[in-house]
Amino acid sequence: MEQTFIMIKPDGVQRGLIGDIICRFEKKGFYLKAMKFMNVEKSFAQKHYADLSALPFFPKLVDYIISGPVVAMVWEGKDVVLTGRRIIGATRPWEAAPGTIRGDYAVEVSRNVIHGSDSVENGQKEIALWFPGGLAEWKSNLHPWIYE
Ligand code: DAT
Ligand code: MG
Repeated sequence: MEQTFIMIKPDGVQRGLIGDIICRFEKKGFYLKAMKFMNVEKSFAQKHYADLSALPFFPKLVDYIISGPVVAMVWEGKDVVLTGRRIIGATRPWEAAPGTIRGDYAVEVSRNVIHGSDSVENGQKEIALWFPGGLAEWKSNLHPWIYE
């Protein structure tokens, strides 16, 4: 089963969206494998977004991510990387469909509430960066009611 790294950004935390966001992933049928509530150091945020370091908005992006606590999570399930991105919605909230997290809750690209890994490979990299101590081992008793 696939895993993805999901982070509720500082605006999502401040706006009280933690429960709603977790609910969407949980009810879908994905399994929470790790979670922590934390402030991020600047150098750590720069590492997380290293691929974007050449872009003009990079310094602002890093300042935003360190502006308050975030919720870092790992979710597991079938096709969870792509499906997670669909639950989240398009990067630019005005392009995100209603019913997605960004479509429902965000207006600005620079305040788009949540991060989700964009590929299985990047997901594994991000999980290793955020959760070097490993993940919880468990399987829901409802597993056969969700997965064939
Ligand atoms: P995503 O978060 O959908 O994977 P991304 O990896 O391209 O999007 O960019 C990371 C974050 O950077 C994105 O969630 C919000 C911010 N961002 C992207 N484009 C931006 C822009 N043009 N101006 C300001 N912030 C931007
Ligand atoms: Mg991205």
